[in-house]
Amino acid sequence: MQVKILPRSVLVGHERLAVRAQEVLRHNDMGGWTRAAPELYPHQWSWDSAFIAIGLAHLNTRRAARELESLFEHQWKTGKVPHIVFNPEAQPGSYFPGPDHWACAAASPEAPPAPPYTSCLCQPPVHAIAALRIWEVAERNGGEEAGAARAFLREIYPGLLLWHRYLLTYRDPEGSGLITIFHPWESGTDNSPRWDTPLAAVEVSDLAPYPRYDLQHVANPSQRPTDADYDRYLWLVKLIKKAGCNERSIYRTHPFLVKDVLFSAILVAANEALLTIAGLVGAQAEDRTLIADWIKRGRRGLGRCRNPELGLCLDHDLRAGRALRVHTVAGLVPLVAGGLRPWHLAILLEALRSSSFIGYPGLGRPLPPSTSPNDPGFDPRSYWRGPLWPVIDWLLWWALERAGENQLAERLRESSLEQIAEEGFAEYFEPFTGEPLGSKEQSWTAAVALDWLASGPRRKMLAA
Ligand code: 9WN
Repeated sequence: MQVKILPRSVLVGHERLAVRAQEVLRHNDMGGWTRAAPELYPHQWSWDSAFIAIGLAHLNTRRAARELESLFEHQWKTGKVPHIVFNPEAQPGSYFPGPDHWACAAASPEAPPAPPYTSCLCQPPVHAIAALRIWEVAERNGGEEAGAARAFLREIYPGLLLWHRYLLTYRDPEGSGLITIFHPWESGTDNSPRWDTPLAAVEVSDLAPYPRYDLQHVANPSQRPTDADYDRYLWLVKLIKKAGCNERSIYRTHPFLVKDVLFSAILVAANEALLTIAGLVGAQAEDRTLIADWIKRGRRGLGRCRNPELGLCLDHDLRAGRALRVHTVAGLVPLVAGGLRPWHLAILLEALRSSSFIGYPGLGRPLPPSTSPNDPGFDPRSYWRGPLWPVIDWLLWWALERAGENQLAERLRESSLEQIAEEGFAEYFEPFTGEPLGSKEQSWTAAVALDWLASGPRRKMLAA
């Protein structure tokens, strides 16, 4: 049966890859949560945990659920889910800025009890998508697993609703459907050229010297953000701390306020997942109306960010009052938000296939570089300025499947798996050579590989 669909050598390769992915997750497992990576990132990161839960869903329903529950135990009173929950057992000097630097957050009346300390930023809300995926996989498996997944959805639903409500109020006081970020770290795509212009306008003064521990964990400093980037990152943190981590004060005074289209599109998709969860847990009708309204608001907001000339969706700098005209994979995100008219879907697919992304000559594989090689900010080895990121490919693959674009989705899935099988579970990859870059043994790379391995035509055929 299996041999009919894929050659035996490929199946054996896939089985081996699944075993290796599980080993990475097991090695990074800290009990109820998972380190983003063993050396570079020894703490729990918010959107990493969501992707990790998606991978764990295929191994153990309860452990997958625990990954999200443990993160949500540190949710702020406002509903914010912190971008990092610090591991009290991490080696001193392993990550900067660490818990001491963020201890200020514990002084906020909205912060959860500490230790463990959290940062006071947040990251893209993949969590409801992950929670629903845990349930979907468990339902397929049936039996006790399905019961455990339903109980988990009932438990996590109020936290998810509060989290989305936080984003659509504190981070969207304008009611635009688009989420404002206060720091490039909140976007999850830290040094993307998307942030070059708004960051250049941030004036840094009197910053105390600080260590770059991150550089110890990569083969070459050019793979990480520059010192000039880091000065601005830390300066923004200082300003956020000075504002008492209070959103209203930050909104009044902060020099970096950007409507992030990738974050906002993920929120639309997460709201769709939340609406399904609301139905499954029997939430009240008002919740469902509210969530449905958030979805409409988000799609309308993203529609207004469309740049017809580029065929992409652009971030908006609130301080400067203008769109940020850069050519990155974030511009394709209405695909992730879904609900597209056929003409809009066609434009986005054309952009994805074009010589700006997967059709660029000389790419190692038909996968979209995080920044288009046609953009002046492109750098094939520097973090979010060009390398391929498996989690971004996962989001696009997932969106394409939902849009019924199965052939292109399958191409992304197969190419990503091939790359990981050949080069390992790296944080990101050089788009022309496929060279693994950044951290090794990155948890979310292993997690999305597991989900892809369980989601291909082989699984579908076996299920049939
Ligand atoms: C800052 C953990 C995180 C990811 C981000 C990625 C990187 C941190 C860093 O690592 O960011 O949050 O120190 O560079 O950009 O997306 O969540 O994997």
